[in-house]
Amino acid sequence: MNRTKLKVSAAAAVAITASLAFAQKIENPVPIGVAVAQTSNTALLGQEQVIGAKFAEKFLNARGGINGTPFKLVFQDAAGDENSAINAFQNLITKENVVGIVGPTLSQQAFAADPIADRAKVPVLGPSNTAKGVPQIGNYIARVSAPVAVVAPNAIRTALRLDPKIKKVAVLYAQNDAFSVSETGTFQDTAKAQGLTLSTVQKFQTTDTDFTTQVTAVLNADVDLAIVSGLAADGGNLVKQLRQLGYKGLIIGGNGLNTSNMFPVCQKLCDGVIIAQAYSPSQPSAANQVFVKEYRAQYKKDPPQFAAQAYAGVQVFVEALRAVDRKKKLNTWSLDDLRVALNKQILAGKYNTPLGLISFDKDGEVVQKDFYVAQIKMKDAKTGSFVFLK
Ligand code: 1QQ
Repeated sequence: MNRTKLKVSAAAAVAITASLAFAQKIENPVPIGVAVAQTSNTALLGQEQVIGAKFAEKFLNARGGINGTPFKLVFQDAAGDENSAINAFQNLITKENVVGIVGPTLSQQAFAADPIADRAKVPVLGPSNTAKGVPQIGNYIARVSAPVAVVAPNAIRTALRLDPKIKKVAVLYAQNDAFSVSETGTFQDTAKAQGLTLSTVQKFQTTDTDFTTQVTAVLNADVDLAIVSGLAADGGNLVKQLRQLGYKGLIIGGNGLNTSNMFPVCQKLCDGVIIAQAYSPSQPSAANQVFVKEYRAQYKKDPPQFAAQAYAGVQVFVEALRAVDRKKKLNTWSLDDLRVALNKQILAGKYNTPLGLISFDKDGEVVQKDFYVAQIKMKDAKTGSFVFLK
């Protein structure tokens, strides 16, 4: 080994020792990680989360940030698979020194990536993870997205109100996606509890594009209601093929179909799909009305659920940081200690968000009051909207 190389490695060793000996400080602006899907089919859902999170960044920083200290969102693309989510989390935790993470988009990814944050004692707020068991992954894992068990039954109750003669039901779900498996469980239990007959249960993959087999089974079962638990691209194609092959009954879509980004997939044939909502633009809280007003001004439409939930995730972090900072100034904390204190504060607080007033139970499960149901109304092949049902 030559002398220069020796010198470099000695210097590196000093640097490493130094970084171990001196605790990492909090950066200014305070970095909050956002790891959602910016690419892949899951970006159909993640795009709205990016918009919601950025909106919160702008809005809350304009109102003083963290008691006068600004924060910045650090985005890492978590795409739609487990490995991308794991990489995004690792980067945010070890390279970007974030105080906490809003993400990932899918429950399927949360079960893979959240344990990494939990072991590193980095607080995570799931903005859209709705499968059973996500908050129970660990002490540092909470979510602002209400679980399928609470949200999904509302869609079946509304379908029965729209058509009290419904008797026979077909249920279809993506068997390679943890959320879809969890949601179909809730849909199937609710259907049975409502006295409906489960005439057929059909499985598919989120990567499927041809649903002829499943649709044929639905048609043969002669059902009055079809309930789809999948993600936006597969779900949209399934809805389209149900209609193209002649299914005439009502369709309920689960949370994975809860985006206008599905409209280009099923176009006019998206019309009439019923989807339960954990957010409504008409939520009367002052926090929501300001959010809706500013969102409409910027985007010329109502905010969708995934944007409102991502906004709420960022807001919870910011308000909890304000509370911690009031007890002891943020710049006097080490990063490790702040992450621990922040997690405690998140679970202790109450937050007036666009979702209404929310808090968390001891597991980190969101406590939220109001839920809604909307129905897709297509104007033409490209444009449509979610019409909220009373
Ligand atoms: C989950 C979900 C997704 C469909 C939301 C984007 O609810 O994976 O839990």
